[in-house]
Amino acid sequence: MTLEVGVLGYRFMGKAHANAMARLPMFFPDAPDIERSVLVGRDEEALSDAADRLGFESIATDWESVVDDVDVFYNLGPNHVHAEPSIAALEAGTPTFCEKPLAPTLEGAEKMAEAAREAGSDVPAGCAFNYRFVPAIQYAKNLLEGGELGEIHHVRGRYLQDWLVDPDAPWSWRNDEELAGSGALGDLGAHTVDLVRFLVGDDDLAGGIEEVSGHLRTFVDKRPVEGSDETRPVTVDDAYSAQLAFENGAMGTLEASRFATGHKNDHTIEIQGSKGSLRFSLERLNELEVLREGDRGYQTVLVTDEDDPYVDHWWPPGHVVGWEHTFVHENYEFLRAVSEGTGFEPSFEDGLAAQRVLAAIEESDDRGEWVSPP
Ligand code: SOE
Repeated sequence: MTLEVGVLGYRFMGKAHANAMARLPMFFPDAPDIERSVLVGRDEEALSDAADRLGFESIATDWESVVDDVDVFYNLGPNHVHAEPSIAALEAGTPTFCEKPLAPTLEGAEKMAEAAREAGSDVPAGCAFNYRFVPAIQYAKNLLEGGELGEIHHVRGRYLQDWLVDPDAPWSWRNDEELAGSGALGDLGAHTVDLVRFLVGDDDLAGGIEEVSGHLRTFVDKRPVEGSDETRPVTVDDAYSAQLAFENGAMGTLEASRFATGHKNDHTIEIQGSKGSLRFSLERLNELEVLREGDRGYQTVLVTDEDDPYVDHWWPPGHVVGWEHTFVHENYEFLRAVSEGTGFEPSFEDGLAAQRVLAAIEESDDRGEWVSPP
């Protein structure tokens, strides 16, 4: 049975996921058969061009007609478009995959997670935290679950980009609180919070995040609107930093910035435990630096080898993979969950859990004191 997929959104994430779906028949032949059946957007001309390029059978300008007509719905639109179509799809019993962050607000994320609960566990609702599907992160997860780092003392997560350091870089929806919810915090920090939860959130590791202390900063408070003499206010953070206190006593330090000159897409995670440590950088995503008990220093492990759960689908060990492959991995896992009617993680519950931490970081910044995630 071929799964008909409807996708809302055809720019950056639309391309990343359409490419991922297109790779499946060749590299993941055990993935369910899918058809990229309808691409949803507002601008018919741009939509039609994108549908041709991204391999969709048809286009639609009204998501309402699509969400109960397809077998799977992908919501890849801007953050303010995540809730309503996703909730409608889940109410129609359509498995739904939504880009991160789940919603601009905690309230929206709560409504989406509730819709997923109502739809039932045989209707997968996934949140596209693609960095969980980096082989090196999966390797790190196995090390941690095997107790190889011992008691966790430190967790550090950083997501540094530089695309807004130029004050003349144009305004976009990512700069607007109504449309995005927050800036670097939700766009980048959501990924880091999810990875931290995925890697050390279990009770026998660092446990849950008990309280946070947050600091947000907007460096440039208005930007030019492309193609006009107008400027628009920036109503979200350009950068954030936060301290986390974990239930089991570990300390966390997170930050993200869109002003970090010298860093293009540098997502790093470091974890130090009583028996060892690990370091990951997205800019070297085939490697994981590991220090085990007794080592004199970090060893660099090239992970795309027999430990890599996806290596047999791609190339021989050591023939490295890239950013786009993480989308292929998450699409493979999500579409298999749809086809088999099983659960998928990261789910909308994971999206909501991340949103709770983001909201606490913002509230802490507002109040100037430590706050516990709701
Ligand atoms: C921001 O520029 C961005 O595109 C994020 O929105 C993505 O989630 C991240 O993977 C890459 O950077």
